[in-house]
Amino acid sequence: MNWFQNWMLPKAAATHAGDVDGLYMFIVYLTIFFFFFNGALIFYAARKWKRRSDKEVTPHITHDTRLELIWSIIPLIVVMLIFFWGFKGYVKAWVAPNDSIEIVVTGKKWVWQFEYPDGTRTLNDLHVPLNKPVKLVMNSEDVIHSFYVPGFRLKRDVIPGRYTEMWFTATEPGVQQVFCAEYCGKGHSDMLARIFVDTPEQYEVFLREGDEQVRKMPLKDLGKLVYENKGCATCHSLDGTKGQGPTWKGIWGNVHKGTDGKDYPVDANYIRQSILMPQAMVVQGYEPIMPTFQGLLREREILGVVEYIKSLQ
Ligand code: HEC
Ligand SMILES: [Cu+2]
Repeated sequence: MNWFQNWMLPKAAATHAGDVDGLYMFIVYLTIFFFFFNGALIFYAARKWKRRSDKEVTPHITHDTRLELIWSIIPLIVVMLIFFWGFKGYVKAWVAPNDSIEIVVTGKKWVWQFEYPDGTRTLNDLHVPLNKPVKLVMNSEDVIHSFYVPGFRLKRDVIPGRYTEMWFTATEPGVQQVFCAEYCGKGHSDMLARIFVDTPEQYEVFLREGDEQVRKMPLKDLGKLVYENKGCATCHSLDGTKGQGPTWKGIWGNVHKGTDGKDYPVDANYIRQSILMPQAMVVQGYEPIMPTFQGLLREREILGVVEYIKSLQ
């Protein structure tokens, strides 16, 4: 049996969780030891120096240097040990390695939103690869929340107007429960998220094809999600008004003139090319300002945009 295993919390599932448990259990055992040790001393003293007769007189004792040194120096050593042990673990727990995968966490009443380096966003489900350092950069859109992962022994406040960070290397495949640990209103106790610790292969599939929610979503809805989440909405309207870019309303099946003077029918291939190589054909009357989304959108998301545009008649 490992004496420093914590039986009060879920199984330690991140690299530094062992440090936390080690120190924590050390303090627990120390407390139990001194509870009995001090208790025994009290009983011993009460029996040994009991007043045995009315005439007994207590000698005049001012102090005992030897005893005082012992009860000052031993606790000093013990608390210094706890301090350095804790400080070492603290530094290790809060300074993320440079090669960490950076994921942006946004807390808002009452969901957790995660944004991955490739722009993918998920709600309440966080995917991370096994045995790779992951850094969470956290921010709140409204009130103070707190991101708490018992299995990783990590908890940190998520504050509006300020970034807080946390990092971990998950060592156990499976699912970790996340709680909000700062009362944030009516839905506080529902503000739950899950961390899926994936094998490297599962993580690759997740990045390429999205989480289950995205994989199962009807194409049209997925296209709408892309429109709202990937910045298309800043330049493309849905109601026919001209923005930085052409509206998407009613363009399916039309013929658009390019700045090269040629005619281009708006079909699936046209839309696909507009997204991946926007400069290849620029619609007349517009500046070539659309950024390429090559590598930023998945195949299924592009198909989703096609279906979505098709539906906007
Ligand atoms: C910075 C502004 C901007 C953003 C952001 C942007 N676009 Fe565009 N888009 C344009 C402009 C300008 C054009 C017209 C010029 C051209 O064809 O390059 C255009 C053209 C298009 C066209 C062809 C439309 C037509 O009427 O022929 C499609 C399809 C398209 N964009 C899709 C997207 C998608 C999908 C996204 C989001 C993933 C997106 N755009 C984001 C500016 C933008
Ligand atoms: Cu909260």
